[in-house]
Amino acid sequence: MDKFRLDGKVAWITGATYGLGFAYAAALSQAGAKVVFNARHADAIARALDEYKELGIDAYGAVCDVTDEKQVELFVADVKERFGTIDILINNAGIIKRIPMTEMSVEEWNQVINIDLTGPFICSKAVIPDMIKKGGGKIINACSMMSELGRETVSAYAAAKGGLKMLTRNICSEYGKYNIQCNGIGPGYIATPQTAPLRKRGSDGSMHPFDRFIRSKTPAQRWGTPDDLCGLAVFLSSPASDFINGQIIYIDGGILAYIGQDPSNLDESKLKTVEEDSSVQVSDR
Ligand code: NAP
Ligand code: GCO
Repeated sequence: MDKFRLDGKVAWITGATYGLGFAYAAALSQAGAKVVFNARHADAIARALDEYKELGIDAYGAVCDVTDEKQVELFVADVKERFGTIDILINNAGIIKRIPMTEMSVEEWNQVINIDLTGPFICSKAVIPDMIKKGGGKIINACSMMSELGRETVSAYAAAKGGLKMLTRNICSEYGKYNIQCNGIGPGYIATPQTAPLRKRGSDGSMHPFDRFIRSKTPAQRWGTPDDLCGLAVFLSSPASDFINGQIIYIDGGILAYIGQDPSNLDESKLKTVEEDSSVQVSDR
């Protein structure tokens, strides 16, 4: 089971002040890694550092926008100065804009593409040379259902996540010979701040239509939680996955395998929203 451990490794999780990134960082730390992270807002980083400390995690965090190559270069140099290397990169930072395509401005389109696709390119480019020098490394990209499927209002996000799937395969193709494994985590619908608008109950207390819809598309009839993804994040960061490369592993509760059922078949009395289900840990920061 030592193959699943990360002792002695330095892991950089981008966008880990809350949401999935925070969960990944906590899980990799529990598996033995030293975790470092970045995001755009100093106050959120300070709050996250306190929350990591409450979990007994000695994380390191600094302001760095993944779309700014200079900031990324400085962040990587800072981490190497402090901790010697970066063995694992999880390209987690991402945003979504839910706007009908014909109403989306080019600026809005570019903002999503820059963060969700160009950011992983910039961060991967910053760590691969040292991974080559030291004989290998792990890069994990935050893919999505939208790496495979489209839906209304998320054109830029789907284009970015589809592109990220192919960037994952291309890093595998170009750098696999250096013992660098690049894979993707493809979550389904997970309860985080990014998806909170899709779960918010109506003023009359009714379930959000999208909440009902996505449960009818998920065999488990529930949203995923960040904790559901942590085992896969540790696995893909560990020596246990050294011969897995270029794969997008979907962790979606079965969405991609299921045609779905009529949402009206769901008994709403049995369906709590994630925020109401005390058994579910929701990353609500
Ligand atoms: P989230 O709750 O919105 O968190 C996003 C994180 O990224 C925050 O820490 C945010 O901090 C950071 N970030 C955003 N833009 C950044 C930038 N330019 N530079 C550095 N950090 C940046 O999102 P999430 O739900 O945890 O999702 C995390 C990743 O998983 C995203 O790539 C998302 O597309 C993907 N994903 C999510 C789901 C889901 O259902 N939640 C499913 C599939 C895939 P700041 O804003 O302070 O910078
Ligand atoms: C949306 C959601 C999704 C999830 C995730 C699904 O508006 O459809 O935000 O895009 O974030 O990417 O895998």
